[in-house]
Formats: sequence, C-alpha cells, structure tokens
Amino acid sequence: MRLSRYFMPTLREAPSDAQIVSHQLMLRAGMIRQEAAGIYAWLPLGLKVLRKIEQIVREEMNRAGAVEVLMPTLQLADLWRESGRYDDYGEEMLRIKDRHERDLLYGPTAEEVITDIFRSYVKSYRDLPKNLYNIQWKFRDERRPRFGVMRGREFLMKDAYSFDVDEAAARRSYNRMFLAYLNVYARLGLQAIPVRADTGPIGGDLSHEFIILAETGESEVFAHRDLVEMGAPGPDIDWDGDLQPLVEQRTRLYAASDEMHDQARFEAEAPEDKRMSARGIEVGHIFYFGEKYSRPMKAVITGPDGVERPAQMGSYGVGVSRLVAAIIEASHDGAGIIWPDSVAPFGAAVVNLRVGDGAVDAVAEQAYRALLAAGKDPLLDDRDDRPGAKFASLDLVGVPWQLIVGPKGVADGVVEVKRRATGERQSLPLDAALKVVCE
Ligand code: 5CA
Repeated sequence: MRLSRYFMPTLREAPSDAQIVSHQLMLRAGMIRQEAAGIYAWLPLGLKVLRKIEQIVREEMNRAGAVEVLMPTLQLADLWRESGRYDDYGEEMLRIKDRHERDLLYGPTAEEVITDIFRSYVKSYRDLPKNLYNIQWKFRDERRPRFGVMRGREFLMKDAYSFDVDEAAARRSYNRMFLAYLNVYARLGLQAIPVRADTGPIGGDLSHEFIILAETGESEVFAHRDLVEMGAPGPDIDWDGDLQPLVEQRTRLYAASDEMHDQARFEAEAPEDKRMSARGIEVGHIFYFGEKYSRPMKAVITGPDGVERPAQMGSYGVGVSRLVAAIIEASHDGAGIIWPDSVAPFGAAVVNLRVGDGAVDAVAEQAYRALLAAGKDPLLDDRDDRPGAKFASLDLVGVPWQLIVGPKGVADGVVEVKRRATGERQSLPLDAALKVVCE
C-alpha cells in the first residue's frame, strides 16, 4: 500500500474524552471513529487488525473441531420468549419492531438462534458432538459504554455453541474450547489467565473467564503465579484425545475474578509468595449450561438407548473487537502501538526520506516491490513530509519494521532497518536489510 493513496487519518493529539491508552492510540492512529456512544466505524488500519485477529480465532476454532456459520444480527423476539430470556434480559437488549409490528431484537448473543437451527436438523446422538460458531456483530445497550471498543455497545464477538449427548461428552467439548482459547491468546502475543467465573445472564454451572493483565482492566483477578506463567498447550495436542489432564493442570491452581474470589481459599491454596492479584481485561468467557436452553426450546436428541433427551450445551465467547484494544493495552510505549507480528496491520514500512529524489525513489520502490513479492504486505511512505513526522506516525501505528531509505544511505549503498519494538537500528545493503525483515 502506498501511503499517499491510503486512508490513515492520524491525529497529533487524542480527544480529551479518551481515558485509556488503547482508546487514545486507536483514535490517534486513525483506526476507529466514534459514530455514536459505544458505536464505531472501523477505518482501514483498524479493520486490518480486526480481520487478522478474527482470522486467528477462526483458525484455532477450526483446529479444535468447531464449524463456522453466520447467523443474522437481527433475531426474532419469539425465540427469546421460548427460552424465557426475553423479559429477563432487560435494558441491555435493543428491541426493534418491523413494519408488521413483529418484535425483533439486535442479538446480544445467540444461544436461542443456534438452538433453533440445531433442533431443526439434529435428532440423534449419532450426529454429535457438534460445535457451531460465528463471528458476528452483537449489540448490548450498555449503561456505560466506555474506553472505546473495549466496552462498546456494538462489538464483534466470536460465539461458539456446543451440543452433546451427555455431560461427559459436553465436558470434552468444554475442554477443547478451554485449550483452544489459550492457543488463540498466545498467537495474539497475550498471556491469558483462565479464572473461575460467574455465569451471569448466560446461566449454567461451569464457567471460566480468560483475563489478560492490564492496569486499566475492569476486572480484578487473584491467581497462583504458576498459572500466570504456564504457557498455552500449543496447536499439536490430540484434539480427539483426553484433554482433561491439560485442563486440570490449569484449573487446579487457584484463579478467580472478583465476583468468585474467596480469600480464605486463596490463602489455603497458594503460598504467600505465589499469590498474585492484579487488574485485567476479560477477553473471553466460556460456559457449560447443560439443558438451560435445549429443555425449554425442545432441542432433543435420541440417545443410544432410544430415549429422547435435551442436548447438553455450552457457549464460548471471544471479544474480537475488544481484543484490538486489549493487545494495545498490553503492548505500547510512549511513541505508540507495538503490534505483535501476528496482527500487525502491515508487515513492514518502507520510509522514503526524500520523495522526488530519483535515486532515493528508485531504492524505496525496489524495497517496496521486494517486500510485496515476499508477502510482507508493506506500506510505502511516499508522502512528501518531514522525516520526523514520518517516523512519528509510523511509530504511532506500530508497523513492526521500518526500512528507511534516505539520500545519504543510498549514496553509501545502504538502507536502515529499524525494529519498532526495541528501537534497534542497523545500516545494511538492501538485500541484507530485506533478509532481516523477512526472516
Ligand atoms: N453467549 C456467551 C458466550 S458465546 C456470551 O455472550 N458471553 S459474554 O457475555 O461473556 O461475552 C463474550 C465476550 O465478549 C466477553 O468475554 C468480552 O470479551 C466480549 N464482550 C462482552 N461485552 C462486550 C462489550 N460491551 N464490548 C466489547 N466486548 C464485549
């Protein structure tokens, strides 16, 4: 992408109502624009990051055996009347009437819709397990939308729903999601702690939240330090095998969010030097709730004994749009965002320090084309601007590598390579510089 043709409206200063650093940086980097309270337009740079996160979530869901669908944003109120949640959900639900006076709502979650889909097709235990997910916009009329996309009213969620014949099988589905979530966050460069959680309006009796540590987080977490330091299981585990030991390894150590915290248990289960409490951001939440929806909505299947029973269900949410902000909270410095390579909006930027100088233009163009060919999705800074302004905006938007092409270097046969995360710079001939970036 040539920056002169791109749309990246960076701002020198963040609007004063942006209170946390991720919100300030997303506005300054021209990633989002507020259209109404808690409702944002995604500008090109923000959209690129959002799509990359979405794709990582998708790949890890698929790996763990879930199957993608796309459900509508608008749902029939009648489905929610069947589950009994229509009245319970309260003011957070955006209720709409169509021209036929039919009650609709903008989905805050999709247990009812997926249960309706499931019950129309699946009748036998032989067709189980099933796990269906979608990545779709949700709307919750939050009382206090704040911190930008961190707590929006409209937000992008990955929501998966598992269906099983009995509790033991449902537990296996839960375990798959539990471990897949850890792999998702690891690929995003985040360290997520699974904590026992309250089930809230989704309901059920087994639930974990996934929290990443950040000072601005809205949740308080209490955890055994060994859990915080434990890595993700990695993609190569046997997804059809017994995952219980891997899950137990991570659930037997104490970890709870504020609503579920029990100080006496914490002290009994974790020695003092292993006790950690910190603020964090909830980036995912998984639930096992058995028959809560399948029973009232009559999503029944016949078991091996020929007897009909409601399917055992769980649901699994990832806050995809919230993750954009969460990654920034976890990875920035005074100059701006430091994207992990996996979600960076561009792989590298070629900075032309003297646009219009034939020799400099030629080397910049050559570098740009080489990075394009290498699949690095480069950004060419071909704006006629001061070097200082160029560096400031590229540091702000957090492109992981800068390849700096200026008249002096070109005369000496070198370009400068700068790593955004460390600020480290090296002068190298173009070929060697390209190698560094492409490694
Ligand atoms: N049906 C279940 C799971 S599919 C569900 O709705 N769970 S949830 O309410 O916990 O939401 C899932 C995730 O969406 C949360 O962990 C959080 O990361 C994200 N999320 C929830 N509310 C918001 C919001 N207002 N703005 C941004 N992200 C949100």
